[in-house]
Amino acid sequence: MTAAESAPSLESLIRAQAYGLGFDLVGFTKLGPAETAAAYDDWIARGYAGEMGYLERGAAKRHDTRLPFDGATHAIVVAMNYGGREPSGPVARYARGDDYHDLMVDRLNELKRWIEAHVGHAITGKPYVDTGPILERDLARQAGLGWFGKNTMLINPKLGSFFFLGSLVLALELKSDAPFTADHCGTCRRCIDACPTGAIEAAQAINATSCIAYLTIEAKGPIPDEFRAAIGEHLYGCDVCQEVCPHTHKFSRSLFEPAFAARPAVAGKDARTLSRELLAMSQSEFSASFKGSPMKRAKLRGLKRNAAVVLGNVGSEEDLDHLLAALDDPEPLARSHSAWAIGRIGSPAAAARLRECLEFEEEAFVRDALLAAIALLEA
Ligand code: B12
Ligand code: SF4
Ligand code: SF4
Repeated sequence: MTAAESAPSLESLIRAQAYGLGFDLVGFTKLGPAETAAAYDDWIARGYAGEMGYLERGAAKRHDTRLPFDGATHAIVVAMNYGGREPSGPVARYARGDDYHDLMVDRLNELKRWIEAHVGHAITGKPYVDTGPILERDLARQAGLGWFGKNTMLINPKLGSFFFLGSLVLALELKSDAPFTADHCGTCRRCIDACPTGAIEAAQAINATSCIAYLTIEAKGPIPDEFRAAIGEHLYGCDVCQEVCPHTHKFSRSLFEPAFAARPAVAGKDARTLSRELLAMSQSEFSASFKGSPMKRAKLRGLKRNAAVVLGNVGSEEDLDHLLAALDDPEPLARSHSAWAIGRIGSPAAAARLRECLEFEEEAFVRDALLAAIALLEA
């Protein structure tokens, strides 16, 4: 055997570096047409993307992974565990700590620098972590990281699905791993049956407009009435279709990355406590407590909206003072959803306060919410 034959391959060295940077899975694939491009187009055409207009605007580029970054030929696809063994709670596991986009992009850049130093020249390329028009699950399946569960999650047979995906696209020849071809869902349909809002309309297809993750994170306006009760205690995001999956039960790992550990603003708090705190929070308190958090995506007004819905679902008369105080919130979303919650748990005395608010409320949709709540309480 010659020295060249016994030397470790570039791929195995990259893999070792990536593990050293904290990634849990690593795969390689050639860029090209996305196999699920037609499923994606169909999903968009059905209106399943809701208000996420960027998904339609970037559709053409998502058809082929060579398009987002000119010149790139191969991708290193990584997955990073965010702690499927953590207890469930009002905030989805992925959002309890620091923002994964920044952390993973930094580490993928570090990996790129290491490769450049190793090969001895600069390489054209770019990291993506939900930061560009790439069908990341499609690319990850191509790189051998797992299969599309019926809940649409990319599931790995040794890690479950509580992980983020990221990719480093490069103008660099790399030996591809075999695509993942098995489907370990079989006849199971636990995720479909357990989804609180029936959002998994068919195997591997979620209607985002009824998914709690969309309703509590991406949707900017009022949450449609028909979904509010089903949201239950889910203040931000939802993990139900992963929690019920036998593969996450068996293979999820403990949280290893300290940056993803729950920050003090959410750690150990039950749905009512956290909802009360958010409802009373000022913008400056929010900015300080949630700096660098994925929860900033919903903005404070979105979180107040969600908090009111949660209290309307799981609160009691003890929460009324918090909801009544939120009727004076400068954000119409907070006022209207608090009125809804008061209508569910309030008393005739609370109805009198709602009537007072009607006298000066100018926003039509908040007035509608006040009237609906008064009607419920005075019925
Ligand atoms: C838009 C989006 C959402 C939307 C829509 C989700 C969805 N399922 O479409 C909403 C806001 C609801 C959402 C929620 C969540 N998301 Co999200 N999201 C995305 C985003 C930006 C695009 C996904 C997309 O293209 N959807 C369009 C549909 C068509 O694709 P898909 O659902 O992924 O379906 C795939 C397969 O099922 C298959 N497919 C679809 N139909 C069919 C039909 C057949 C017959 C076949 C064979 C295949 C097939 O094709 C698709 C892959 O190309 C990606 C990042 C990225 N750039 O890819 C993150 C991403 C998918 N999300 C992620 C996460 C973590 C979540 C949440 C867990 C967060 C939470 N706890 O609240 C939930 C999970 C909900 C769920 N079960 O999917 C991770 C998933 C990691 C993983 N292991 O899969 C990603 C990859 C972000 C990341 N970089 O880590 N998300
Ligand atoms: S994240 Fe929750 S609401 Fe969305 S599909 Fe899964 S179980 Fe249903
Ligand atoms: S719960 Fe069952 S059907 Fe759903 S993703 Fe897991 S194995 Fe597949």
